[in-house]
Amino acid sequence: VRNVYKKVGVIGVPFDKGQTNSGVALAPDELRRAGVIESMKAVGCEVTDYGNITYRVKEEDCGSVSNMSHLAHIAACQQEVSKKVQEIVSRGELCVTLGGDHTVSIGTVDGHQKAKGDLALLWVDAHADLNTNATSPSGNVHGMPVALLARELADYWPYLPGMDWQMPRISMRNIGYIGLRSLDSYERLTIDKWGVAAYGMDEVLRLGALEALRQIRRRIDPRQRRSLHLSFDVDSLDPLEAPSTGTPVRGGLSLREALALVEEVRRSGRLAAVDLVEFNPAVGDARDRATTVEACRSVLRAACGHSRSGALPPDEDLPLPR
Ligand code: 4U7
Ligand code: MN
Ligand code: MN
Ligand code: MN
Repeated sequence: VRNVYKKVGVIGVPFDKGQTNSGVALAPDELRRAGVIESMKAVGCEVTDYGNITYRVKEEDCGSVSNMSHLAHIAACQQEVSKKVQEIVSRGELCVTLGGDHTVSIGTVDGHQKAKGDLALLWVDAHADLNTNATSPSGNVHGMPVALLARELADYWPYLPGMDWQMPRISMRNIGYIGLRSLDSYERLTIDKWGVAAYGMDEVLRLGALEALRQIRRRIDPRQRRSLHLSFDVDSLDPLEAPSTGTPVRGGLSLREALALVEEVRRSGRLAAVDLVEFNPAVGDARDRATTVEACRSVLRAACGHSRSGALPPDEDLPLPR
Protein backbone atom coordinates (compact mmCIF):
# COMPACT_ATOMS: atom_id res chain seq x y z
CA VAL A 1 0.00 0.00 0.00
CA ARG A 2 2.97 2.29 0.16
CA ASN A 3 2.27 4.06 -3.11
CA VAL A 4 -1.31 5.12 -2.46
CA TYR A 5 -1.76 8.80 -1.87
CA LYS A 6 1.77 9.66 -2.88
CA LYS A 7 0.18 12.84 -4.15
CA VAL A 8 -0.89 15.27 -1.48
CA GLY A 9 -3.03 18.40 -1.86
CA VAL A 10 -2.84 20.97 0.93
CA ILE A 11 -5.30 23.74 1.74
CA GLY A 12 -5.18 26.30 4.52
CA VAL A 13 -8.33 27.51 6.25
CA PRO A 14 -7.54 30.62 8.29
CA PHE A 15 -10.84 30.44 10.12
CA ASP A 16 -11.32 31.31 13.79
CA LYS A 17 -15.03 32.08 14.20
CA GLY A 18 -15.89 28.71 15.76
CA GLN A 19 -14.41 29.87 19.07
CA THR A 20 -13.32 33.08 20.77
CA ASN A 21 -9.50 33.16 20.71
CA SER A 22 -8.19 35.04 17.74
CA GLY A 23 -4.92 33.58 16.54
CA VAL A 24 -6.10 30.19 15.25
CA ALA A 25 -6.50 31.86 11.86
CA LEU A 26 -2.74 32.46 11.76
CA ALA A 27 -1.97 28.74 11.93
CA PRO A 28 -1.88 27.78 8.23
CA ASP A 29 0.61 30.48 7.30
CA GLU A 30 2.64 29.93 10.46
CA LEU A 31 2.94 26.22 9.56
CA ARG A 32 3.94 27.06 5.99
CA ARG A 33 6.50 29.54 7.26
CA ALA A 34 7.94 26.82 9.45
CA GLY A 35 8.38 24.64 6.35
CA VAL A 36 5.83 21.88 6.92
CA ILE A 37 5.14 21.63 3.17
CA GLU A 38 8.84 20.94 2.52
CA SER A 39 8.83 18.41 5.39
CA MET A 40 5.98 16.54 3.73
CA LYS A 41 7.84 16.57 0.41
CA ALA A 42 10.94 15.19 2.12
CA VAL A 43 8.92 12.10 3.03
CA GLY A 44 8.64 11.41 -0.70
CA CYS A 45 5.22 12.83 -1.53
CA GLU A 46 4.37 15.15 -4.40
CA VAL A 47 2.78 18.00 -2.52
CA THR A 48 0.65 20.72 -4.09
CA ASP A 49 -0.24 23.71 -1.95
CA TYR A 50 -3.59 25.11 -3.11
CA GLY A 51 -3.30 28.11 -0.79
CA ASN A 52 -5.86 29.46 1.64
CA ILE A 53 -9.63 29.29 1.34
CA THR A 54 -11.40 32.62 1.03
CA TYR A 55 -15.13 33.24 1.31
CA ARG A 56 -17.78 35.92 1.23
CA VAL A 57 -20.72 36.01 3.64
CA LYS A 58 -24.03 36.13 1.82
CA GLU A 59 -26.41 38.79 3.12
CA GLU A 60 -29.45 36.55 2.70
CA ASP A 61 -27.94 33.83 4.94
CA CYS A 62 -27.58 36.04 7.98
CA GLY A 63 -30.54 34.74 9.97
CA SER A 64 -29.27 33.93 13.46
CA VAL A 65 -29.75 30.79 15.51
CA SER A 66 -29.75 30.85 19.30
CA ASN A 67 -26.56 29.82 21.11
CA MET A 68 -24.61 29.38 17.87
CA SER A 69 -22.07 32.12 17.24
CA HIS A 70 -21.10 33.40 13.76
CA LEU A 71 -23.24 30.90 11.87
CA ALA A 72 -23.24 32.97 8.65
CA HIS A 73 -19.42 32.97 8.53
CA ILE A 74 -19.25 29.29 9.32
CA ALA A 75 -21.80 28.42 6.65
CA ALA A 76 -20.07 30.50 3.95
CA CYS A 77 -16.51 29.41 4.72
CA GLN A 78 -17.22 25.70 5.19
CA GLN A 79 -19.12 25.56 1.91
CA GLU A 80 -15.95 26.71 0.13
CA VAL A 81 -13.87 24.23 2.12
CA SER A 82 -16.22 21.42 1.15
CA LYS A 83 -15.98 22.23 -2.56
CA LYS A 84 -12.20 22.36 -2.51
CA VAL A 85 -11.82 19.15 -0.50
CA GLN A 86 -14.22 17.34 -2.80
CA GLU A 87 -12.12 18.44 -5.77
CA ILE A 88 -8.80 17.38 -4.21
CA VAL A 89 -10.05 14.01 -2.95
CA SER A 90 -11.69 13.31 -6.33
CA ARG A 91 -8.35 13.90 -7.98
CA GLY A 92 -6.92 11.03 -5.93
CA GLU A 93 -4.72 13.21 -3.77
CA LEU A 94 -4.50 12.88 0.00
CA CYS A 95 -6.23 16.08 1.10
CA VAL A 96 -4.44 17.78 4.01
CA THR A 97 -6.31 20.69 5.58
CA LEU A 98 -4.50 23.09 7.85
CA GLY A 99 -6.99 24.80 10.21
CA GLY A 100 -8.30 26.96 11.62
CA ASP A 101 -10.51 25.90 14.46
CA HIS A 102 -12.35 22.59 14.40
CA THR A 103 -15.38 23.95 12.51
CA VAL A 104 -13.30 23.46 9.34
CA SER A 105 -14.03 19.74 9.64
CA ILE A 106 -17.69 20.45 8.85
CA GLY A 107 -16.46 21.38 5.38
CA THR A 108 -13.69 18.81 5.01
CA VAL A 109 -15.80 15.80 6.03
CA ASP A 110 -18.67 16.99 3.83
CA GLY A 111 -16.35 17.40 0.82
CA HIS A 112 -14.69 14.02 1.42
CA GLN A 113 -18.09 12.37 1.76
CA LYS A 114 -19.30 13.94 -1.50
CA ALA A 115 -16.20 12.64 -3.30
CA LYS A 116 -16.07 9.14 -1.85
CA GLY A 117 -19.46 8.16 -0.45
CA ASP A 118 -19.05 5.87 2.54
CA LEU A 119 -16.63 7.21 5.11
CA ALA A 120 -15.17 6.17 8.40
CA LEU A 121 -14.34 9.18 10.56
CA LEU A 122 -11.60 9.06 13.19
CA TRP A 123 -11.81 12.06 15.54
CA VAL A 124 -8.63 12.48 17.59
CA ASP A 125 -9.47 15.02 20.27
CA ALA A 126 -9.68 15.78 23.99
CA HIS A 127 -13.29 16.76 23.30
CA ALA A 128 -16.17 15.02 21.52
CA ASP A 129 -17.38 18.13 19.61
CA LEU A 130 -20.89 16.66 19.78
CA ASN A 131 -22.88 19.58 21.15
CA THR A 132 -25.91 21.04 19.40
CA ASN A 133 -26.90 24.64 19.96
CA ALA A 134 -29.37 23.28 22.54
CA THR A 135 -26.71 21.51 24.63
CA SER A 136 -23.59 23.65 24.14
CA PRO A 137 -22.32 25.36 27.28
CA SER A 138 -20.49 27.96 25.15
CA GLY A 139 -22.31 28.57 21.87
CA ASN A 140 -18.95 28.01 20.13
CA VAL A 141 -19.39 25.99 16.96
CA HIS A 142 -15.95 24.32 17.21
CA GLY A 143 -17.64 22.18 19.89
CA MET A 144 -20.42 21.16 17.47
CA PRO A 145 -18.99 19.79 14.19
CA VAL A 146 -19.60 16.09 14.85
CA ALA A 147 -23.21 16.82 15.83
CA LEU A 148 -23.67 18.62 12.51
CA LEU A 149 -22.17 15.72 10.55
CA ALA A 150 -24.04 12.88 12.26
CA ARG A 151 -27.16 11.63 10.51
CA GLU A 152 -28.75 10.42 13.75
CA LEU A 153 -28.68 13.95 15.20
CA ALA A 154 -30.31 15.71 12.24
CA ASP A 155 -33.65 16.02 14.06
CA TYR A 156 -32.02 17.70 17.04
CA TRP A 157 -31.13 20.83 15.05
CA PRO A 158 -33.32 23.80 14.12
CA TYR A 159 -33.24 25.09 10.57
CA LEU A 160 -29.75 26.53 9.96
CA PRO A 161 -29.72 29.39 7.45
CA GLY A 162 -26.92 29.10 4.90
CA MET A 163 -26.22 25.45 5.67
CA ASP A 164 -28.46 23.89 3.02
CA TRP A 165 -25.39 22.63 1.14
CA GLN A 166 -24.46 20.47 4.11
CA MET A 167 -26.21 17.17 4.77
CA PRO A 168 -25.62 15.12 7.90
CA ARG A 169 -24.63 11.94 6.15
CA ILE A 170 -22.22 10.15 8.47
CA SER A 171 -23.68 7.53 10.78
CA MET A 172 -22.63 7.43 14.43
CA ARG A 173 -21.68 3.81 13.72
CA ASN A 174 -18.86 5.03 11.47
CA ILE A 175 -17.42 7.62 13.85
CA GLY A 176 -14.63 6.75 16.28
CA TYR A 177 -12.95 8.83 18.96
CA ILE A 178 -9.59 8.55 20.62
CA GLY A 179 -7.98 10.81 23.21
CA LEU A 180 -11.18 11.98 24.93
CA ARG A 181 -10.94 13.48 28.40
CA SER A 182 -13.33 16.44 28.55
CA LEU A 183 -16.96 15.67 27.74
CA ASP A 184 -20.05 17.69 28.50
CA SER A 185 -22.95 15.73 29.98
CA TYR A 186 -25.10 15.73 26.84
CA GLU A 187 -22.12 14.58 24.81
CA ARG A 188 -21.72 11.60 27.14
CA LEU A 189 -25.42 10.89 26.83
CA THR A 190 -25.24 10.98 23.02
CA ILE A 191 -22.22 8.66 22.95
CA ASP A 192 -23.93 6.17 25.26
CA LYS A 193 -27.27 6.35 23.47
CA TRP A 194 -25.76 5.46 20.09
CA GLY A 195 -22.97 3.22 21.36
CA VAL A 196 -20.31 5.32 19.65
CA ALA A 197 -16.77 3.89 19.51
CA ALA A 198 -15.43 6.48 21.94
CA TYR A 199 -12.05 5.75 23.54
CA GLY A 200 -10.87 8.11 26.24
CA MET A 201 -7.44 8.51 27.76
CA ASP A 202 -8.42 5.80 30.28
CA GLU A 203 -8.82 3.27 27.45
CA VAL A 204 -5.58 4.47 25.86
CA LEU A 205 -3.89 3.68 29.15
CA ARG A 206 -5.65 0.36 29.65
CA LEU A 207 -5.33 -0.98 26.12
CA GLY A 208 -2.50 1.01 24.63
CA ALA A 209 -3.05 3.47 21.78
CA LEU A 210 -2.58 0.92 18.97
CA GLU A 211 -4.94 -1.68 20.42
CA ALA A 212 -7.52 1.06 21.01
CA LEU A 213 -7.16 2.11 17.37
CA ARG A 214 -7.50 -1.50 16.18
CA GLN A 215 -10.76 -1.86 18.09
CA ILE A 216 -12.07 1.46 16.80
CA ARG A 217 -11.30 0.60 13.20
CA ARG A 218 -13.00 -2.77 13.56
CA ARG A 219 -16.11 -1.05 14.92
CA ILE A 220 -16.35 1.89 12.52
CA ASP A 221 -15.37 -0.01 9.37
CA PRO A 222 -15.86 -3.73 10.02
CA ARG A 223 -15.42 -4.69 6.36
CA GLN A 224 -12.41 -2.41 5.84
CA ARG A 225 -13.91 -0.82 2.77
CA ARG A 226 -14.57 2.78 3.75
CA SER A 227 -12.53 5.83 2.89
CA LEU A 228 -10.88 7.04 6.08
CA HIS A 229 -10.97 10.62 7.34
CA LEU A 230 -8.59 11.64 10.13
CA SER A 231 -9.62 14.76 12.01
CA PHE A 232 -6.74 15.62 14.31
CA ASP A 233 -7.31 18.29 16.96
CA VAL A 234 -3.92 19.27 18.42
CA ASP A 235 -5.54 19.48 21.85
CA SER A 236 -5.70 15.67 21.77
CA LEU A 237 -2.00 15.94 22.57
CA ASP A 238 -0.89 16.65 26.10
CA PRO A 239 -0.37 20.40 26.61
CA LEU A 240 3.30 19.59 27.30
CA GLU A 241 3.55 18.45 23.66
CA ALA A 242 1.22 21.05 22.12
CA PRO A 243 0.79 24.02 24.43
CA SER A 244 -0.34 26.52 21.79
CA THR A 245 -4.03 25.72 21.58
CA GLY A 246 -7.18 27.43 22.82
CA THR A 247 -8.79 24.68 24.89
CA PRO A 248 -5.95 22.63 26.41
CA VAL A 249 -6.76 19.74 28.74
CA ARG A 250 -4.04 18.09 30.78
CA GLY A 251 -3.44 14.35 30.70
CA GLY A 252 -3.45 13.92 26.94
CA LEU A 253 -1.75 11.80 24.29
CA SER A 254 2.02 11.78 24.18
CA LEU A 255 3.50 12.63 20.80
CA ARG A 256 4.78 9.07 20.54
CA GLU A 257 1.27 7.71 20.99
CA ALA A 258 -0.17 10.17 18.48
CA LEU A 259 2.51 9.37 15.90
CA ALA A 260 1.98 5.64 16.34
CA LEU A 261 -1.74 6.23 15.70
CA VAL A 262 -1.21 8.38 12.61
CA GLU A 263 1.45 6.02 11.19
CA GLU A 264 -0.91 3.08 11.63
CA VAL A 265 -3.82 4.97 10.05
CA ARG A 266 -1.62 5.85 7.07
CA ARG A 267 -0.49 2.21 6.75
CA SER A 268 -4.12 1.15 6.35
CA GLY A 269 -3.95 2.53 2.80
CA ARG A 270 -7.45 3.98 3.24
CA LEU A 271 -6.57 7.46 4.48
CA ALA A 272 -7.90 10.07 2.03
CA ALA A 273 -8.18 13.23 4.13
CA VAL A 274 -6.47 14.70 7.18
CA ASP A 275 -7.41 17.81 9.14
CA LEU A 276 -4.92 19.41 11.51
CA VAL A 277 -6.84 21.93 13.59
CA GLU A 278 -6.85 24.14 16.69
CA PHE A 279 -3.17 25.13 16.63
CA ASN A 280 -3.14 28.73 17.88
CA PRO A 281 0.23 30.47 17.37
CA ALA A 282 -0.95 33.34 19.60
CA VAL A 283 -1.29 31.14 22.70
CA GLY A 284 1.84 30.94 24.87
CA ASP A 285 5.35 32.20 24.15
CA ALA A 286 7.76 31.59 21.26
CA ARG A 287 8.95 28.37 22.79
CA ASP A 288 5.41 27.02 23.19
CA ARG A 289 4.75 27.92 19.58
CA ALA A 290 7.89 26.15 18.37
CA THR A 291 7.03 23.03 20.39
CA THR A 292 3.54 22.94 18.91
CA VAL A 293 4.77 23.54 15.35
CA GLU A 294 7.18 20.62 15.69
CA ALA A 295 4.38 18.38 16.93
CA CYS A 296 2.23 19.44 13.96
CA ARG A 297 5.11 18.81 11.57
CA SER A 298 5.65 15.27 12.80
CA VAL A 299 1.93 14.47 12.69
CA LEU A 300 1.76 15.70 9.08
CA ARG A 301 4.87 13.73 8.12
CA ALA A 302 3.36 10.59 9.62
CA ALA A 303 0.16 11.22 7.64
CA CYS A 304 2.30 11.40 4.49
CA GLY A 305 3.89 8.03 5.14
CA HIS A 306 6.91 8.81 7.27
CA SER A 307 7.62 5.95 9.62
CA ARG A 308 9.85 6.12 12.66
CA SER A 309 10.95 2.55 12.04
CA GLY A 310 12.92 3.71 8.99
CA ALA A 311 12.39 5.64 5.79
CA LEU A 312 10.18 4.00 3.20
CA PRO A 313 12.11 2.39 0.37
CA PRO A 314 11.87 4.41 -2.86
CA ASP A 315 9.83 3.04 -5.77
CA GLU A 316 12.99 1.96 -7.60
CA ASP A 317 15.39 -0.45 -5.96
CA LEU A 318 17.79 1.27 -3.62
CA PRO A 319 21.20 1.31 -5.34
CA LEU A 320 24.05 -0.25 -3.39
CA PRO A 321 26.21 2.34 -1.67
CA ARG A 322 29.67 2.73 -3.23
B1 4U7 B 1 -12.57 21.59 20.22
C1 4U7 B 1 -16.77 22.62 24.92
F1 4U7 B 1 -17.89 23.33 26.82
N1 4U7 B 1 -17.23 21.27 24.96
O1 4U7 B 1 -18.67 22.90 23.54
C2 4U7 B 1 -17.74 23.47 24.12
F2 4U7 B 1 -15.97 22.45 27.14
O2 4U7 B 1 -12.66 21.67 18.75
C3 4U7 B 1 -15.37 22.71 24.37
O3 4U7 B 1 -12.48 20.14 20.50
C4 4U7 B 1 -15.28 22.47 22.89
O4 4U7 B 1 -11.36 22.23 20.68
C5 4U7 B 1 -13.88 22.28 22.36
O5 4U7 B 1 -17.56 24.69 24.07
C6 4U7 B 1 -13.88 22.25 20.87
C7 4U7 B 1 -16.70 23.19 26.33
MN1 MN C 1 -12.04 19.54 18.40
MN1 MN D 1 -10.52 19.68 21.30
MN1 MN E 1 -9.73 23.35 21.01
